Amino acid sequence: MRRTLWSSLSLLALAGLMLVPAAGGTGAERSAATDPNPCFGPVAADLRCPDLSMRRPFGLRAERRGRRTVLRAGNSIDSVGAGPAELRGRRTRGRFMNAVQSIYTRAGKRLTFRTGARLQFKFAHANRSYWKFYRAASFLLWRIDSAGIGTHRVRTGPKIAYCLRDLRRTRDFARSPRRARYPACNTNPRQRRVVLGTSPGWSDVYPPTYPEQWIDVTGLRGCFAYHHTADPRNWIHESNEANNRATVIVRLPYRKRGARRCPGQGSGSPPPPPADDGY
Ligand SMILES: [Ca+2]
Ligand SMILES: [Ca+2]
Repeated sequence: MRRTLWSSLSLLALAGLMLVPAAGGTGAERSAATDPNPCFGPVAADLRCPDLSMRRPFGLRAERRGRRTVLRAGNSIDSVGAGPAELRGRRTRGRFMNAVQSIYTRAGKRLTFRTGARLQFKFAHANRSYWKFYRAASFLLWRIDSAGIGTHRVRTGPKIAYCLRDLRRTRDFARSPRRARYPACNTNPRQRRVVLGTSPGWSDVYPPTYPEQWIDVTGLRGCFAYHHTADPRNWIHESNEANNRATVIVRLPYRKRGARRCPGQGSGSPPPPPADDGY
């Protein structure tokens, strides 16, 4: 007989893997305690777990910024799981909130998990500040060897905070709501609580022209892997944690056309991602 959700949760609790109450948050700057990912556990079959997937960096273009050169790229965080990726933030101090993750059961009940997630009130496009998911994504540049394998990280991009929202419906499947459920992010600096999320089938898309959509490539020559990674700190529990990084291979200095190819470039199968380097 299949174990029920609630008996499974009881077992988790007995094992010391306690869930926090739905009100969530401790008010501390950051809680060290986190809950294990239930999407790989015995209760997974009873849950509608989220899955974030990063689309391949697009719209690459070099741009001069004074004496520096940056390589811009657009990115898209796609929500492709059985349920939404949802965070509920509670103000701590300054421009941060502590957040807990909501995961919904197949019966529609909302469960709350501590993951260490934080939200940041961050200045962004349209000259406004927004409550965003802190470290929602990373931009990394790795040097690659003659086999197309990453050898070491050489640069990082400045952008790490993203809204999470239903901006564009990019997939049409049964679990995907036809209308946006998570609208634009909150812009109130005095806000005490916010809910951020992305519904299944929807994407949070950032064009290459937006602020901080770049990596500084000044002085670099040769072949590199330009990585975009969703949820690099793993602050959102997902049903698939292996599809969060997308890569394009570039030769620097960057030329849109006519550059000599690098190993793995244009093959359609980027080299294996480097081991997590903690960024
Ligand atoms: Ca994922
Ligand atoms: Ca994750």
